[in-house]
Amino acid sequence: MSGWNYHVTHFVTSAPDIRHLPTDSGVEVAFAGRSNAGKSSALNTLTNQKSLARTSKTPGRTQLINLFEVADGIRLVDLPGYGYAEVPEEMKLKWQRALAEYLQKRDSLKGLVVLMDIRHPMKELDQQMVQWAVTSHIPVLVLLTKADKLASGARKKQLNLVRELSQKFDGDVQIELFSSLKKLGVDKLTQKLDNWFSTYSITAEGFEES
Ligand SMILES: Nc1nc2c(ncn2[C@@H]2O[C@H](COP(=O)(O)OP(=O)(O)OP(=O)(O)O)[C@@H](O)[C@H]2O)c(=O)[nH]1
Ligand SMILES: [Mg+2]
Repeated sequence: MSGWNYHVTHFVTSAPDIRHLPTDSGVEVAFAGRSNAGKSSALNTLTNQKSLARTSKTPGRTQLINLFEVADGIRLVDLPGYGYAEVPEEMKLKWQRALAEYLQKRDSLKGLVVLMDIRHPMKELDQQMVQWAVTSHIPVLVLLTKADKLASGARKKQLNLVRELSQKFDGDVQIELFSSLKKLGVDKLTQKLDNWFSTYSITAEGFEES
C-alpha cells in the first residue's frame, strides 16, 4: 500500500511520558525540533487542518508527547520542543527526559522529521538530534521551515549549505525547504512519510516489515 490520506488524521492522546502512550505497535513518525521551529504548524499544514496540533506563542508550554493517527497503526507524533532558554531548569530536565526516553525506547518510531528555522539551522541540539537518529539507524527528513522568510536566492543558498554540512552525518538524512505559510515542501514531506509508512504492510497478524 502506498499513499496515505493525511487529511483524515485525528488526535489520539497527549502523554507526559512513554508509559502513558498507547501500545508500542504499528509505525510512528515523530516531528522534533527547537521550540518555535514550526513543528505543530507543519503538522497542521500536512493534514490540512487549522488546529489539529496546537501552535503556541508561549514556547515551553507544551511538554507533552502529542499523538495523532492517520490510519490504523499509522501515527504522527508532535514532540515537545527543545532548546528554549527561558524555561525553569527542573521543567526542562523533566521534558528532556521524556523526549530522550521516547526516542530511545519507542520501537514503533521508524522515521524522524527534524524541523529547523531556515534562518538558524543546525544548532548544537539539532545536530545532536540528527546524529542520534543516524546512530540509531532511524532515517531523517530535515525541514528548513519558514522558508517564506527568505528571498529565493538566499533560500537556495541556505539549503545547499545545510545539505553540504549534513554529509558529515553519513546517514539517511534528506534536507528540504518548507513553509507552512506558502505550503512549500508539503509534497516532499508527504512522499517521505508515504515511503516510511509503506516499508511496513498490514497483515492479519499485525504489522510486518516488507
Ligand atoms: N512565516 C512563517 N511563520 C511560521 C511558519 N510556520 C510556523 N510559523 C510561526 O512560528 C511560530 C511557532 O510555530 P509552532 O508551529 O507553534 O512551532 P512549534 O515548533 O510547534 O513550537 P513548540 O510547540 O513551542 O515547540 C508560530 O507563531 C507560527 O505562526 C511558516 O512557515 N512561516
Ligand atoms: Mg508545537
